[in-house]
Amino acid sequence: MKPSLLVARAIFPEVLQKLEQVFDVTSNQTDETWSKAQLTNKLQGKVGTLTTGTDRIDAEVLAACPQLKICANMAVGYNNFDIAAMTAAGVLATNTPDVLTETTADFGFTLMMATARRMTESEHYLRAGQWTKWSYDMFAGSDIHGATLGILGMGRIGQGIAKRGAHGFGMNVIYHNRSRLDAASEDACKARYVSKEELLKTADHLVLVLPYSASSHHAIGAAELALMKPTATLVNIARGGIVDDAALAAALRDRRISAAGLDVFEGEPAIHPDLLTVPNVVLTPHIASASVPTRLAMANLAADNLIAFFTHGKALTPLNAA
Ligand code: 8YV
Repeated sequence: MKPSLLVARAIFPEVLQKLEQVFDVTSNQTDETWSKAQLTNKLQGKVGTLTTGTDRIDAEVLAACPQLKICANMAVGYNNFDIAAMTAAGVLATNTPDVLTETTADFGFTLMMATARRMTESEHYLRAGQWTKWSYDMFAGSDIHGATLGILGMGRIGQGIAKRGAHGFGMNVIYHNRSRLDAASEDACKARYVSKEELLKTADHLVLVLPYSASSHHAIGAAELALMKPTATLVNIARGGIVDDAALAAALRDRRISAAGLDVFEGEPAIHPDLLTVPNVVLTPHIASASVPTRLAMANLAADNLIAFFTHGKALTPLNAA
């Protein structure tokens, strides 16, 4: 008998077919949004599940699903998993590192450029029929080349953005991270380690790429925004909740910083209403990893983790030692 698997969200049909060779699969190809109770209900009798960042696996879900052995997240971030509870319950957690690094770094850089050069604001103006003549300061923004790029969270994606900035655009790169990179990695990124305070005070463009946890909740709030240059931009491609969105909307409205680019939001897909009314923000719906090849690679890696675990007893990219 094949092991029973729940694929909690719609995925590429070819990945589903691959899973069906090995598992008795219950899928959600209509992509219904399940409540926690519905997810728990669907997980009954399942030994494995393929989840995305919107599916929360915590102690309550685990207690109601004692047969569950592995949860394979189709995301590199895993703040939807309570890893301690999973380890205690003997449930393996896996994620999808590496395969999305370059695509996500591309997007972070794109969002930074779109923010600095006021792409959204100017397009809205054009579409509204307001463009009647050229003027010397129309949508004049800030430069990327030669500017100081600040990165908070210098993991794989942060380093990818740093390399693009340093090598492609002649940016002066500074970063802050829980732990400092080794000299060779700093050299490859041409990046200089600074305190969080110096990062906030010095960056012309600050990009957030740190994981979400209780300790990174509101890492950027009113006090941090107040340290930034009034000409600076802020980009968040990490997770909602790292930025205090209400404080950011107020800072944008009062021009305490010049602009922001946001791909992630507190409580997404709901957006803080004030962010929808300030003009100097570029908003995208959590799409930093969304290139077709990368999303396919993420789905395949999540599937391969499940297949490897059930066929060889060892997952490819485990997060815990359950
Ligand atoms: C995912 C992400 O698209 O990998 C991550 O951590 O944020 C995105 O790439 C999202 O989490 C859906 O699983």
